[in-house]
Amino acid sequence: MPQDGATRTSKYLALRLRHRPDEVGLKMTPDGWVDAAALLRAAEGDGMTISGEQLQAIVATNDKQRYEFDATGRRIRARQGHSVAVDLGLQPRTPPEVLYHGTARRFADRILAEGLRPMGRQHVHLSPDPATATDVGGRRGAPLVLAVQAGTMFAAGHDFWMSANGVWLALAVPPAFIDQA
Ligand code: HQG
Repeated sequence: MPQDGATRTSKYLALRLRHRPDEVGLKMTPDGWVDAAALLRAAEGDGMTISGEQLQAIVATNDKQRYEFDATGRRIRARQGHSVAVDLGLQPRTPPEVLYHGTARRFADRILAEGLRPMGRQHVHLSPDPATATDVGGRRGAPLVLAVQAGTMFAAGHDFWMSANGVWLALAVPPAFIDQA
C-alpha cells in the first residue's frame, strides 16, 4: 500500500526518535528527549521537509499516539519502541491478568521454546486486547496471537510497565507464561 505523507513522516520520526538519532548527530537525553528544532533540521538534511505545524499535527493525530512533546513544547520523544537505550521513567505497575502478543506464525515454535525476547528493542511489546495484537502480528505475515499470563508472571516477580500510549512492556516473557490464544 502506498504511504501517505503523515505515515512517511511518522516512520521518519520513529527512525530518528527510536532507533538512529546518532546517525545525523541528534542529541538525545537519557530519557529520550530530542530538541524539536534540531529534529526538523535533521529531517531537512534527510530530504524530508517537515514544518513545525506539521510536527504538532503528527504528534496530536498519530494513530497510535507514538510521540509526545515535553511541557515546554520544545522537545519531543517517542513513547515506546526504542532500540537505543533510554529510560522513560515509567513506573512498574500491575498488569491485567492476560495480555496478548501478536507475532508471525513462522516464529511460533521458537517463541514457545525460548519465550518472547525484545529482539532489537528494549522491551517485549504486549497488547491489552487480541485485536490490537492481531494488527501487530499482521505486519510480518500471517498473524499469530499469543496469550501471556501476565497476572501469574507478575506474581512470580516479573515487572511490567505501560507506556504513555497504552503498550504494555516487559523485559522478556518466559515460555511457561505463554499460551496459544
Ligand atoms: C518476535 C509496533 C523469534 C516478535 C507494534 C516480533 C508494537 C521472536 C519480532 C511494536 C522471539 C520483533 C513492537 C523469539 C520475539 N524468537 N521471534 N524468541 N521473541 N520475537 O518489531 O512486538 O507501529 O521489535 O514476536 O504495534 O512486532 O512501531 O516487535 O515479531 O507495539 O509504533 O520478534 O511496534 O508499533 O519485532 O512490535 P518488533 P513487535 P509501532
